[in-house]
Parts: sequence; C-alpha cells; structure tokens
Amino acid sequence: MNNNREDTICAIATAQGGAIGLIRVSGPHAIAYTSAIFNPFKSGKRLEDCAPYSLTYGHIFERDETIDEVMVSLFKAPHSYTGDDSTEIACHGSSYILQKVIQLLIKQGCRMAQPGEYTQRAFLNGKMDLSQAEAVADLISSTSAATHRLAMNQMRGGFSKQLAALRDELLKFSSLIELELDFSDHDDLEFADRRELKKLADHIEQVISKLVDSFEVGNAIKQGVPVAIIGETNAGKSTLLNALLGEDRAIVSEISGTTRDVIEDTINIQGIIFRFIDTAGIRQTTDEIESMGIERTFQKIEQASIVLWLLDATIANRQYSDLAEQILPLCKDKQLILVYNKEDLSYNPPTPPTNCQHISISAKKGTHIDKLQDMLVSCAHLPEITQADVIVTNARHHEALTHALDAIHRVQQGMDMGISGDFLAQDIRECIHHLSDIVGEVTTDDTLQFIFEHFCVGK
Ligand SMILES: Nc1nc2c(ncn2[C@@H]2O[C@H](COP(=O)(O)OP(=O)(O)OP(=O)(O)O)[C@@H](O)[C@H]2O)c(=O)[nH]1
Ligand SMILES: [Mg+2]
Repeated sequence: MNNNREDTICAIATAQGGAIGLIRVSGPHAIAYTSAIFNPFKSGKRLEDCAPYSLTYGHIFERDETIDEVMVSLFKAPHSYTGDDSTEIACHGSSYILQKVIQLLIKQGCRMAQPGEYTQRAFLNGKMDLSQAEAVADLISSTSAATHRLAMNQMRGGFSKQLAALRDELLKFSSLIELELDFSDHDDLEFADRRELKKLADHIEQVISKLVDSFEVGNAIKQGVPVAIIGETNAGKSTLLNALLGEDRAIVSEISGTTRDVIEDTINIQGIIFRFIDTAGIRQTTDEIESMGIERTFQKIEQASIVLWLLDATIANRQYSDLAEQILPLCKDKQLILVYNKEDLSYNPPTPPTNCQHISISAKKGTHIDKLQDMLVSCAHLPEITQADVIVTNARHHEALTHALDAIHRVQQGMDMGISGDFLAQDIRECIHHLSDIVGEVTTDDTLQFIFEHFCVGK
C-alpha cells in the first residue's frame, strides 16, 4: 500500500448525487496545491495568507475557464482532523465537477487517498487512538440508535481511557518486579507490594471480564441479532425472508429444495437490527450439493439466538414430529418460535406442542408478519443502550481483551501459588501488551492496513 505520510492526498468525501460535493485535501502541500487552482473572489488574498479556520469564497479554474464556484475551508497543522495542513473544497455536487477538481489537484502533485487514509493519519499523528479510529468507521456505518450510541461512546474514548489507566498501573508494578529481578541475589527483597498487586489484578480482572462478556450483546447490536429461518423444504422460508425484508431477496418456487445455500440480510425492526438467515430446507436427499446446504442449516441454527421453525400449517403436525428430534436439542439455549405458515390454506388450525412459542402467518399474503416482528423484538432481549454504556462491539477488541483476561488470570493464580517474580513479570507484560493492542500502541502494520482498508475513501 502506498501510504507515504509526506504525500499530499485528496479524495471526494461525499456520496454521489447530493447537491454539494466535498473534496478533502490533506498533507504538507495541501494549502499550496489548493491555492494554485483557486481564485478568491473578493479579498484577492491567496489561501496561504488567509487565517486558518476560515472560509473563503471563490472559484476553481483551469487556465481561463471557471470550473466551479466553491467555498474553501482552511485547517492548519496540528489542529485539523488528520493533524496535517488540510483544506476542504465544497463544490456543487456534479460528478463531472468533482472529478475535474480532483484531476486538477493531482496535476498539482496530490495523489488519491487510500480508504481510511485521513483517519489513519489522524491516528498516526496521535489525534486519536486506534479504538477511536475504528469507531469513526462504525459511526459512519451505524444503522440504528443503538449502534450509533455505541460508536459515539467509543469515539469519545469509551473504555480505552479506563484500560489505559489500568495498564499504566500494571506497568508500574512490572517495572518494580523487574527491579527486584535485578537484585535477585537478595531473596527477600520485594519492591512491588504483593497485596497491592493482588488488589490491582483482581480489579483488572473484574473490569476486563465485564467487557469481554459485553461482546455478546455488542455483537448482536452491531451485526444484528441472528435469526435462523429453518424448516422442511417448501415450508415458505424464503417467502418469509422476503416478507420480513420487504424485498425479493431470495428465490421462491414450488420446487422443493430451491434454496441450497445460506442467504443472510439485515433489517432494522423497531430500532433493533436483525440478521435473518434463510437456509436450505431440511429433507432426506441424495443430492450432494443440497446435502451440503442442509449441513449448513444445522450450523446456522447453532449460531442463531432466535430460531424460526417454519411449518406448513396444512401438514404441520407431521412436519413437527419428523424433525423434532433433530431440531429441539439444538435449540435448548435459544429462543425457538414455531411459525405455522400458509394459514390461508389451512382450515384446521394445528395444535402446537405446549411450552413452545408459536404464531400463525401467511408469508405469501403478508398476514401477521407485524405480529411476528413484535415477537422477534421481545425475544431479542437487548438492553436499552445509552451513550454512557461501555460495550465491546469490535471483534479485534474482544480478542485482545480475551487474551488480556487469560494473562491476568495467570497473574492471579501465580500469586496465589507464590510463583517467582520472573514468571509473574512475564504474565503482567503479556497483559499489558494486549491492553496496548486495543489502543494501537503495539499494533503491526498488517493489522493497521486491515483496519483502514475497510474504511470508505475520503474518511
Ligand atoms: N398459499 C401460500 N403459499 C405459500 C406461502 N408461503 C410460501 N408459499 C408457497 O410455497 C412455495 C415454497 O415457498 P419457498 O419460500 O420457496 O419455500 P422454502 O421453504 O424456501 O423452500 P426451500 O428453499 O425449497 O426449502 C412457493 O410456491 C410459495 O409461493 C403462504 O403463506 N401461503
Ligand atoms: Mg427457500
């Protein structure tokens, strides 16, 4: 990846089709390059001579032709988003104009920004830590009040401040223990108060395990509560998926075994994001590909928190008893809802087994889909989220925290068993390492590249 920080970069930061299009320029020559294609209308003052954090009205020109009338905002290092000199050119939102201005900037010496390069520079310039940078991407992609609140919290520092404070205290202990090791011929020397260290380790263990546990909720909030739609072939699973999503996402047909692979999509219902997973219908088959699909169906049941078991209401009792033995054990710790579909065809309402949540619908006619949605919302069991809630939503953070928790457990156990200082120091260092990883202090270039390449261009 070409991400030389000395380059001056440019990108269109707004989506296509709006009235205004914003071009961002950042880097050592941002102001000079912008100035070279910009003529201020009134003041006649060159951009270089304008006060920072000011807005200048003028036109972008190419030779003697005016390309657009624009507003240019000016930011001086280090007080800009990236921490470098930057300008933002607000143009009219024509894709022709925007491309033209980008071309002119490139002629001056700019290069196109990589995805996430502005935020990456902000991180590298110390404007934010890595978890805050990641929150910027989450904020842009937030699709519900809860994901928005969590991203906002994390962008403001979230748990990284708290973790940094705990890590600093651990660092103090680790250097004291290392000091003890330097004096190892004096066996009884203890610079690091073991009682204090134990207290700190217990406290850290508490904080981290709470964060680790919060990921289940965090992940459901961010990726959507996983809902598997399962049942025999032709029960109407794909029809139901389409009805829930309000679009023709999956192929529906009267041929058994239409869906062979897993189809997933998310939708926001009453503020909660659900991830619906349409699966291959379960039946005995000799078709190899269909069997593979059915195997996946069972995997998806395991990953789901809510299972919608679709039964064709006209033959529901038979379908239930055929599959109960296979399905029920997999749903023990999940919310299972029996969905009797095709109620429009059924004259005798089926008798659902007691102790099972159930509902009758017609996926095809859209009857009672709203009731099913209400049921889903009440089954989701997600807490009300405020901007003060500290919840881990990022898989990378979850992984680092899990490693940190393992290390701190070893510190606790080691102290209980009275192990020697050098082993203790090693576990403490490991815990510190994983805590530092979250805020990006020990993160490798590969990890950084992975994180930022998933950003949009212009952010
Ligand atoms: N009358 C009626 N027909 C329905 C209803 N829901 C689905 N169907 C029909 O049932 C047939 C099968 O529907 P699908 O949604 O493809 O069923 P599926 O469970 O996804 O089937 P596979 O993918 O083969 O496992 C289609 O012809 C649908 O139009 C319903 O509520 N009422
Ligand atoms: Mg299907």
